[in-house]
Amino acid sequence: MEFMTGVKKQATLEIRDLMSADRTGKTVKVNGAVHSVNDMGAVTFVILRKREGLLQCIYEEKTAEFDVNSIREGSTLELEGILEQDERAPHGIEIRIRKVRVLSEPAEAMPLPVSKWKMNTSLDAKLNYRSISLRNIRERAKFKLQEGIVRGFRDFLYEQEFTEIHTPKIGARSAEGGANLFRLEYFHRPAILQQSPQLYKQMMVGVFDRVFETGPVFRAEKHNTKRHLNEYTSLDFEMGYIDGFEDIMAMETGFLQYTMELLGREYGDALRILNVTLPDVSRIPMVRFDEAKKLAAEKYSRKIRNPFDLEPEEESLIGRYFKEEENADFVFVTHYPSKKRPFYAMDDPEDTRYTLSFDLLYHGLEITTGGQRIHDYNGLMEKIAARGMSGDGLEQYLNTFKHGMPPHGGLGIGMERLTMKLIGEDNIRETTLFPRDLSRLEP
Ligand code: AMO
Repeated sequence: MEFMTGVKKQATLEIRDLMSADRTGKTVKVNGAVHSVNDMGAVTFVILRKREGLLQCIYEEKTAEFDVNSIREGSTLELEGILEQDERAPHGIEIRIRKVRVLSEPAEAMPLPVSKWKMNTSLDAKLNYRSISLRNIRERAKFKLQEGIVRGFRDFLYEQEFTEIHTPKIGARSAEGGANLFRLEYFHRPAILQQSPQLYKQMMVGVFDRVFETGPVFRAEKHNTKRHLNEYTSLDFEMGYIDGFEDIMAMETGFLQYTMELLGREYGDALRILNVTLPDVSRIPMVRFDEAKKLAAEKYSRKIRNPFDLEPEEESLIGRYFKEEENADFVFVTHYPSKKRPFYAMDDPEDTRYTLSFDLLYHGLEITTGGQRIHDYNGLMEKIAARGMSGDGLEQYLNTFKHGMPPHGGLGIGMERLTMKLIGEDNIRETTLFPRDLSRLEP
């Protein structure tokens, strides 16, 4: 009888292995994709792309036991050669190739110059050939940092004793309101794609006290902007037994501190490739919504058009104000108007025109919304009635509150927006693997 006994060690080495033990002068075996081939006359540089980065390999006719013409950009190879140190090479190492085994060959030439440092290709072309453009080292690095952000979110919240949950994306009713719902037919019944996990994460606070989810959410936004997607990944958490919505902001600050530290420690390559300086998140200013509007209006001589709304331009000016005055990359804007928040938001008992909620702006762009929720059943029913809403499709949600819920609150972070601001991109599609927008359903 044969058995599987676990992951087997491969004979081929990774960049880390090549760098760690002293293998200089020894024969090593590696695999990878041919990123570029540069014929310099006497020697040919064959750059392999591996999961950790680029590996320089050198072909010399006199020592190699094959014809260099068999190596083309896009081929995948397994090669054997002598490992050498060279500080000019990526990671300070290179391999003098002896033998090559071609694992696969491309059927066509590369449609984009993926081996260039900067591709200088339009965003549209990059998105049309997404799986190819991502092979570019800088494009790929964006998504390594994105991985680090989500990993930071998960690891930090596990440490804070949150339970990870997975809630349905098809439903009868969504929480956020507005007109941006994708509607579909679910076995002859009307259904929607969830705009957020809001209702479910709140219900689960009654079970686990602290929960989080990272998953897709859907917004049928009909406008084409640089900061909206029709499907994005939301990093959500919800926690019970809070003293106030400040607890949620404190938890988010903790997440940012944990994550920036993680990125600095483990994502150095990606940070260097993209030339990213990590923001200081040791202290984040907090300002009330009405105060923030006033400060920006006064400093930049701008008229406040609507005291209960925050226009994108105002957001950006508030970001600028806090950068200039406090050298802050982030700012919590608190006490959003009740009219601008969904029914579940808790109104401020001191002034019910406002809510116990906040947005976090990063360089003047909203990356998070959060706040305290109404946890009292009667209070919730009153707000629903006051808004002239119907409880249809909310029965299970409301039932949960009937049977007791602790004071609680939470937040939702737009993963792509956070990545975009960290990297300094100005279009959200740059930090979305496969964006969905008004015109794009493929790839
Ligand atoms: P909100 O609707 O403000 O709040 O969304 C939370 C965060 O998600 C991001 N975001 C988007 N990103 C890309 N494309 C979009 N179309 C888009 N819309 C929103 C933003 C935003 O700050 N349930 C609440 C959160 C909560 O209170 O827990 C919610 O979904 O970064």
